[in-house]
Amino acid sequence: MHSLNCLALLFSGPFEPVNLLHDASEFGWKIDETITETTVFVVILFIMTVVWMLWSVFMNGPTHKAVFEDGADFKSWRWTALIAALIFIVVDGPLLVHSTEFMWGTFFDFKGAEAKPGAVRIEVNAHQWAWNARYAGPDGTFNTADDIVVLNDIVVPQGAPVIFQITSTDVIHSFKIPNLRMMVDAVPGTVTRMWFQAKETGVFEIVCSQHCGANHYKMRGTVTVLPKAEYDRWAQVTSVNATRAFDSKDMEAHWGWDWAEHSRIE
Ligand SMILES: [Cu+2]
Repeated sequence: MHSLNCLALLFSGPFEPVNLLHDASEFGWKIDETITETTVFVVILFIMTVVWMLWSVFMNGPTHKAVFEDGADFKSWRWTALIAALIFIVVDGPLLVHSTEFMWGTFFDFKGAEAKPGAVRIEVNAHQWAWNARYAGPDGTFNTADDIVVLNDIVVPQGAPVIFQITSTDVIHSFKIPNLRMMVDAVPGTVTRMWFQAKETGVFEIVCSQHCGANHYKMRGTVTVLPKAEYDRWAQVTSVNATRAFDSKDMEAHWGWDWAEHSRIE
């Protein structure tokens, strides 16, 4: 990987691919590295193709006698298969291995993330055109009086996994936090999941990345990453306020679900 990253330096900053926002997450480098690796391979293949084409142009001048080939003979098949196999082994093979390792080892490891101390669980309900988010509160159970419910303004602690379960009440949206290198679609009738761990504090933008209607462009929010102690204080105060404001008859406000062990609501 080291040589690949050195090559990437030629056309981007160290480990930060061109045009990507600053990476504020613990594991975002795995996404960036996959993008860098893909870009390096694409550039190498592009240069090889251009050199090959230029070579054909300059070596085959007016004096060269053209030979017709329909490409159906064994020799052509053999060359095609060989080049395809080479590209698969050299380019797709490592990409497949690395990305699979990153996905199953980190990004799909919800059990591991939830087991870590201080992990925060958040339910997100997307709708035209805003993000509602619900925290279970001190009792650890969703849809009770002490739940914290926020609109477009999610607060999380630094250095702990934050696990989201996401759904939508109307159309398909996509919950994306570019600085934290995470995105997942919000699909009506289904609960999708994603998690990240912020390595630094700050305010980062949430955007909807599926065109979801006339005001899609307005569907933005923020994730504020606070130091752990500050987050705990915020959660405590906000939950007390939420408990006071709780109205058991306001059915529209009770949209939460039991935290799902798997990704679908039955
Ligand atoms: Cu949307």
